[in-house]
Amino acid sequence: MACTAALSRVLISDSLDPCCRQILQEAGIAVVEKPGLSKEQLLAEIKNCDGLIVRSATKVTADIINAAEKLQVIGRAGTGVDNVDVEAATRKGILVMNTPTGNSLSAAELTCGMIMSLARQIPQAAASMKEGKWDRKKFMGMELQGKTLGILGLGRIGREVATRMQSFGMKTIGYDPIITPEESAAFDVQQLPLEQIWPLCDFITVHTPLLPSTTGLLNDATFAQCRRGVQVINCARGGIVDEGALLRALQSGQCGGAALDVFTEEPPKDKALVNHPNVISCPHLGASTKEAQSRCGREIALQMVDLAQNKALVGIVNGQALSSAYAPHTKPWIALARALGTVLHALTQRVNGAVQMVTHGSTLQKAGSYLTPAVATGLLKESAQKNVNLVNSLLLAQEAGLKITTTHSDRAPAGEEGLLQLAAQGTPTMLVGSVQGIIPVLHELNGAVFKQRIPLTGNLLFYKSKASNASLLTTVIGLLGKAKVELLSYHHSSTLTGEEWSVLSLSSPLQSLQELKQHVTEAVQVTL
Ligand code: 9EZ
Repeated sequence: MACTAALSRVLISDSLDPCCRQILQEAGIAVVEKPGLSKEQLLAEIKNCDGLIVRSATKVTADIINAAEKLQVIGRAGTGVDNVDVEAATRKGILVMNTPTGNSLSAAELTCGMIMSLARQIPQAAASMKEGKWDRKKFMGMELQGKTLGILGLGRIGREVATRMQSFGMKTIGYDPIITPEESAAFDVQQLPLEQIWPLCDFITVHTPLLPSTTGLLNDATFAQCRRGVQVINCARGGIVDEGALLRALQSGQCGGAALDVFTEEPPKDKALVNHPNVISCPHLGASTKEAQSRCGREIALQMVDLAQNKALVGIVNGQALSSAYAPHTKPWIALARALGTVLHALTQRVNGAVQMVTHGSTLQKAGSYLTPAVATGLLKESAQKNVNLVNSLLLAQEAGLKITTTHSDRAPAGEEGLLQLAAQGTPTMLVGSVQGIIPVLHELNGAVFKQRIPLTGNLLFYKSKASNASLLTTVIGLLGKAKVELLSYHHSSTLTGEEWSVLSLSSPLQSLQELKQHVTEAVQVTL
């Protein structure tokens, strides 16, 4: 599983800052640095690598991912994962990570440069000089002092733009659905509803991810609500400003100028925008600084070293459950969920159908989101699926027709921090467990209660008997002796209610349960 295995060999397939290689090597990881491989070369090279680091040039397609036999993690040195097939990676249980903040300052500075360039038409004036002209009438500009800048998206980049442009005397207003007005007030951005923002702005800059809700955020309808001559900057993602609407607004004069670093299609085939006299543009240079590149190279290397050393998990794109698995207090609960899933599968021998999980106790109030993938991991572990882990278990469970539902009750029994209950719908199989210290333990099996809780680790043999008696135990011990298997511990359920179960911890699994099954009603074993 990605959270426990060592990374011995990492391929860097793009040109990255040398510090990336250095950090990995200093941590004892072998690094192969081969920028500019052909697809065939990459297919061959990826076979025996545990990790892959890319920037933007390498296209990590499903073909590449499926050719990788040992790959556990793909790291992108940069923001976003546009050049990685995340779905294909997830299916294979491969973790995908990026460095979401390494480029922020460079992106913010480019944006500020664009605003100044628009205000004074510096690129156009510079081009006319190179043509041998001295045109002083054509390039009458405007001051930024006192102008209003609308900032859509107030994450790290948006707020760095705000504070920088405030030093030019710009008024900064903006909108972000996630950032509170109190937070944005701390960096002097007044938040307003979008419909109030449009008519107030001299400049509008976008700093959002590309999502269905942000695609075409600036469109014909929103341009129509803007001040005539509004100037627009997109150094975020191609498509946030609708390219057709922008061209129409430029042609009508509703938009007075636009600065574009990003395009829907890169490089853009349609040159209408780039060639418009009031458009200035760059070939996606937001992250193209020495500093951003070395920061991203360093960050992705450090993130991979932390992963390899099991220290931390940051920058994860496709494994929320795995991130939770690194928190000390959630780790044993994840182990419990996985163990209960494994035992439930052993007892029911099926992977499809419905499984109900109930969490008890306020400490598990929000635990459903990371315990469900852990339960799925346990349930699918022994099935045909190879390499089931917290990255792919929900996807694989869904495809196997396994549905895990969760409910929560804030009440936990006295003396328990929390309790996890798992039941397979349509069967009597029901398990209850909890965590003692950091050890996952079993409390109950089909109503049979274990007063002394059973640590869910190692090789466990479960069997149901009509009545417990000394002679059955003697028989079992005889079987174990013959198989040269040591008995490490023995637990028997209290005889008050329900079924009667024995649980034995063994030094190694029994090769066959054939003989044992002649003496008991039901017998299964698991290795946890
Ligand atoms: C949407 C957004 C900002 C925005 C920013 C982020 C999910 N999301 N949406 C519309 N992070 C401004 C306008």
